[in-house]
Amino acid sequence: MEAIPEYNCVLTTCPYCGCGCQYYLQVLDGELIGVTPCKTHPISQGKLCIKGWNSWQYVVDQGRLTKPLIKKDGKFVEASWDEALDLVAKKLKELKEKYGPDALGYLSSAKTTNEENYVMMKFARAVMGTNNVDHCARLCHASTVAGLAATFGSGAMTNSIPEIEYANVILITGSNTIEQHPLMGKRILAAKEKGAKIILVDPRAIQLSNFADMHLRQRPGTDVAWINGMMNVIIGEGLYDKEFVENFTEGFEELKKLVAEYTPEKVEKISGIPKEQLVEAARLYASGDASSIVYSMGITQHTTGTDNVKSCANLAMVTGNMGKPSTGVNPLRGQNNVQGACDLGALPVVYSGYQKVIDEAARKKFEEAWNTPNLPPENGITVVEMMNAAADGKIKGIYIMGENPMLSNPDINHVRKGLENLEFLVVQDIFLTETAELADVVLPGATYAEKDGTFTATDRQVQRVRKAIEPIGESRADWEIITDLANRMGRGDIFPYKSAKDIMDEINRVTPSYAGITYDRLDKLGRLPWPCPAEDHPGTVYLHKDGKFTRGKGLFFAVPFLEPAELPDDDYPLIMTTGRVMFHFHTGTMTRKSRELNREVPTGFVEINPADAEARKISDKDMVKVSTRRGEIEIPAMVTERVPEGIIFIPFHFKECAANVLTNPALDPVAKIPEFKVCAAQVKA
Ligand SMILES: Nc1nc2c(c(=O)[nH]1)N[C@H]1C(S)=C(S)[C@@H](COP(=O)(O)OP(=O)(O)OC[C@H]3O[C@@H](n4cnc5c(=O)[nH]c(N)nc54)[C@H](O)[C@@H]3O)O[C@H]1N2
Ligand SMILES: Nc1nc2c(c(=O)[nH]1)N[C@H]1C(S)=C(S)[C@@H](COP(=O)(O)OP(=O)(O)OC[C@H]3O[C@@H](n4cnc5c(=O)[nH]c(N)nc54)[C@H](O)[C@@H]3O)O[C@H]1N2
Ligand code: SF4
Ligand SMILES: [Mo]
Repeated sequence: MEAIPEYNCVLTTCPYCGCGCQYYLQVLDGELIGVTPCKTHPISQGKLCIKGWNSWQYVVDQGRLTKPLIKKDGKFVEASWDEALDLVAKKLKELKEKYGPDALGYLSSAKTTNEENYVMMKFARAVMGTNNVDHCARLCHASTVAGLAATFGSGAMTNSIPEIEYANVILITGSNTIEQHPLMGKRILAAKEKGAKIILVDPRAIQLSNFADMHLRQRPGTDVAWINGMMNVIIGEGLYDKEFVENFTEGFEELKKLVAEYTPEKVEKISGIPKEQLVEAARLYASGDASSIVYSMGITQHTTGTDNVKSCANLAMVTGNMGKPSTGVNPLRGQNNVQGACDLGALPVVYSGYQKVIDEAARKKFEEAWNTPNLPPENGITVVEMMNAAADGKIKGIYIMGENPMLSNPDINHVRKGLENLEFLVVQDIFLTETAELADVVLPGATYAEKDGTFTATDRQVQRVRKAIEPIGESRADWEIITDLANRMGRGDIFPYKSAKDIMDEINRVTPSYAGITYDRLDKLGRLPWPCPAEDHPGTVYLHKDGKFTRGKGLFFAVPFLEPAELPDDDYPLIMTTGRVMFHFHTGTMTRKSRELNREVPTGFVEINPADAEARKISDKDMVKVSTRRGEIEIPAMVTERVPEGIIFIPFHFKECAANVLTNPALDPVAKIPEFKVCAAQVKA
């Protein structure tokens, strides 16, 4: 008799965006065949976006890395795990001895689990003796972490996704929510149906423009000016929340003095937003009992990113829209687990739970927990600084897990120089990426479908990732690879892990905000939002309840407007901004493996306004040359009113017309985030 096929459904978390949808992976006789949404999940509610539906395809793609590779005479040769890991261990030891621990850098990954990020940062610190560990949050929400920690005392989204449905005014800026956080976008539309007013502030026309009650279109890089302008109106007209300001904040007088300068007339000159629109938007935002601010990369990816974030915080506090349901400042974290990668200390300045490496008590605690005396006491360096240090010969070796800087970092010609200058580069990925091509050793990681762990969504909700199939080929879970390597380097004593749960048990012990988030509870409850300090604690849905800010009082910063690092001139008369499209994710390694997603958007394009196109004799779909001070690319033109005159937009997903050949690596001085959202460019037919 023929055997009955074995069918399984495994509940897990989507590996794309930070919304944190959960769904079932469908497995037939050990093979992954699709996904089914989960009706009872509070975010998914039985729905998924198109990336979610197709998120299993890259897992089974023929191009997956299945064996370790070692470069010999410029060519990759397949190797055994023993051979590859022994070589990595030997080279890391050699470089550390020859040049010191800080000549090495480690990139962790917001694609991998909390457990894997914890193990990676522990490896860098306890085994390799350096705080040079960072990840893509640096390119993303580093300014959020810095800005909100300074104003509120905690650098995370203040409220949760489901709450947004009950806000009565929603101010969205620098977030293309429907395309980039679709299931959050759905909640915004649900709020609209319940009567909420939507204010969109975005230079481009995006899908939300069709639903917004007001759409203010600022010149890119002028966010501090228009936010100060809104506060000018709100304070000037007495629409601010005096009681909240008096009881729960400090620094108001300085703020008031500064924003007095930002009259609607002045703001119109800086930002191009008509003054009547600014006044109306300010009154509307101040009128809600529950007004919520939603922002993302349009706010953070600037040399003034931290200032922009502080400005959003000022606006929410001035109107008392903090510490209550459906209010707050809500940075939408991008990657499936970028919140978790930060929480677990894959940052050069903190251990897990934001415990600072420069704080002696915190350091002592980890020295004891990790049985490692003399943990490094100084802050490490960040992603872009690491690439610069590599080009300057100060960093000699880099270990990259699950990042693709050869497409995602600014000024990739310079990144290439840095990576090629290294004595040793290890890349641990699921595909042979543009970055992996440059490596000396490539290690095949297993995807989310092939391992256990947890991801933390944008609203701080920790959820399980569950193994549905065996790792493809000889690929191994990232935590297993690093654990094995630590063992080979003689630190098996502190890397005793046999399962992802073993790692979470340790995280619970050393990380106060995750102390009560155990696998047992997650299996019962489905999700838990941090801070969750004990096993009998229900977790924290929204932060700073009743005006009790994590830092004590909320702190206003009087932030003057500063121009972006590079402005248009005669040679480069256009402002270029970059970002994303709905159907692709980042460097395309995963989404470009899907036929359905490629069919929607097969390659890159530059959005250019009809007036700018006509002046250059460019028609829709023509191949054009876009150049900046960093380089030049050829790319199809999309002639469209989506961008105003003088502004062009390029999505950064496509290696054949890579936006990051062009972008400016200038950094925010505090958060060290690069200015992906503004530089000067020229387009030629
Ligand atoms: N489909 C898809 N979804 C994703 C991702 C993906 O690659 N693809 N990536 C994920 C990640 S990691 C992230 S961080 C998020 C990012 O999500 P978003 O931040 O929503 O995406 P972006 O396209 O980078 O930019 C957002 C908006 O900023 C606007 N903008 C440009 N310049 C300025 C400016 O100077 N000021 C303001 N206020 N706005 C400006 C753009 O017009 C755009 O509408 O998306 C996540 N979700
Ligand atoms: N011009 C421009 N550039 C930008 C941005 C922009 O708006 N404009 N946005 C920036 C932002 S917000 C971000 S977050 C960054 C993202 O930058 P990156 O993180 O460098 O980009 P990804 O393509 O997400 O890289 C993730 C890598 O992890 C691999 N991977 C997936 N799952 C696993 C796994 O389980 N294990 C391992 N080992 N590997 C895995 C994927 O194949 C991929 O190569 O890009 C930044 N770059
Ligand atoms: S909204 Fe985000 S988490 Fe949900 S299915 Fe789409 S990509 Fe996945
Ligand atoms: Mo991001």
